[in-house]
Amino acid sequence: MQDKFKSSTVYQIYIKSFCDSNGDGIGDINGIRSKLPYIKSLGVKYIWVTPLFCSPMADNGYDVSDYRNINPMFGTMEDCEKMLSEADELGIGFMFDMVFNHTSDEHEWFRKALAGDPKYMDYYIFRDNPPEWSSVFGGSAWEFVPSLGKYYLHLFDPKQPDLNWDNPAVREELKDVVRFWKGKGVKGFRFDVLNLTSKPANLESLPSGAGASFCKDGPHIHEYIRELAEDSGITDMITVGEMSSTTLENCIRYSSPESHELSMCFNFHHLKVDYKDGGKWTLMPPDLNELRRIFSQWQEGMSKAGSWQALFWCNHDQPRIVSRFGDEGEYWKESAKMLATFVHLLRGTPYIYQGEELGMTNAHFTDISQYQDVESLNYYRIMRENGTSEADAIAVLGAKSRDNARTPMQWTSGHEAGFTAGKSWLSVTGNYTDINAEAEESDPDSILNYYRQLVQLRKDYAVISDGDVRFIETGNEKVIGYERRLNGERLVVLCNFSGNDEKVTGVDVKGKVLIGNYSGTHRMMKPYEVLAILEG
Ligand code: TEU
Ligand code: CA
Repeated sequence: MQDKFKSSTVYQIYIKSFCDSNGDGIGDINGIRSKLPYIKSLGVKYIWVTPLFCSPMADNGYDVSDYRNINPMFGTMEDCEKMLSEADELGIGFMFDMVFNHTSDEHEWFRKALAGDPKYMDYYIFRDNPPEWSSVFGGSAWEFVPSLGKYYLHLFDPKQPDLNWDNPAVREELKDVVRFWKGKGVKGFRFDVLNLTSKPANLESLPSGAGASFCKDGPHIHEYIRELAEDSGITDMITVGEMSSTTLENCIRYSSPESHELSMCFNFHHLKVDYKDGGKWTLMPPDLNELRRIFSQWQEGMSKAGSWQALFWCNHDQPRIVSRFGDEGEYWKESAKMLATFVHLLRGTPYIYQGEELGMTNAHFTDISQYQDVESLNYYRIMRENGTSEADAIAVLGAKSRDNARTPMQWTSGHEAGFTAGKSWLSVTGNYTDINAEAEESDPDSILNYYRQLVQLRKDYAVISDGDVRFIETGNEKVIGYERRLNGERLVVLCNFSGNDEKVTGVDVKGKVLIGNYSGTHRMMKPYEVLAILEG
């Protein structure tokens, strides 16, 4: 089963910001269809598209009001079917994004629950005296419903009530949704915050704190995931679970071929190395020792167990990686290529988030009115209420907001970066005149063409798709190195995460350079240099 995705790369589309076909300023299905040849040219095998189902869009589609219909803002079911079959003809499979931890409060199940229908009240989590839990987006995780005299749980926004997975009827409904899309020709699934779905027993007796932290990897989670995968017939498809604050032991089990749960997991520990004291709304340079420690622990641990990781730096919730761990200035191109190489040559399935292959940067918004994301707007308010200055709050959002990832895809240097003929729903990033697909297409040395090489290398070299992995000592904390081994072959990858020349000691390697961003040697590495050397 792992052969399906071992040599494959996945491309992630955030539909609202990818390509607008009708000038209303919002990306859509026909926009995606028009860009399928571009995606094909990257060499990827799968596209994960963020939710395109009916939704009031309180969280841009992660609040689903109807799992079986297309949001009219994005197109029609007919458009969707065409998109699926056109991709199929190009040898690309779509992975749909199943948001099953919660629905929208506008979903008919929740409307019936609010009306007091006991069947549907049991689809959600209502309590009389809930513990004081905070939600991921700020504020309480419990909303009071006066007409019922009860509170309902929402780990995210109040418009995203959590489903009660302990109710077998809920699990049956969700399996039916999976079967529905499988029947339409969808080739795989991404499951949103899947490991938050099995809630702890005796909720009311738990202490106060962050709601999500009490719900991760809950008591029945493995059983529920296995049941979902087996009963909906997707154990041989590509599936990825988004796992919130999980552990290595749990992810080994989620993605082990023997457990019939998932193909692979997203985990986020490596994207918290720039969180001061674990807090997102802080500013701190990345801790490279911690980054190395986390990757070696997870890569080596998953490898030994025969389980599988989703490899990524970017998605629609994360700031742009070149702005975050790289350099937007002098070493923009070098650092984007180094960061790309680091994840693409690891053991697992790499994900490219739209625009990452162009080296797209953070948004650099200067005013709160430019932000749209519910989480960003909430935390701006919270920071201001806590006495953070306007300038400091804008600086934190500038580094941490999810909108950094959501600015329109930069296709050309023309009107609205070629994203729309109208006015984009979210401002285009100012550097689109330099950073865009059209410009990079014609430059053989571009970040875009470099990503194409990385995708191809995974197909060409079994040591990349299949080899073991081990992190190696480089004698320099700024240079992270690892080796991959398979059948007597050895691939050594060295990545300089600093903007200075860095010396490497103790690495003995002779062979051909498979890919790199300078024509350097491995003993003295240039700023953000990466080198991958194949021996044997
Ligand atoms: O995200 C889950 C999640 O917990 C984070 O990635 C979150 O967005 C971040 O930590 C906030 O600081 C998923 C989706 O990817 C995200 O877009 C949704 O908003 C969220 O679930 C709720 O469905
Ligand atoms: Ca549109």
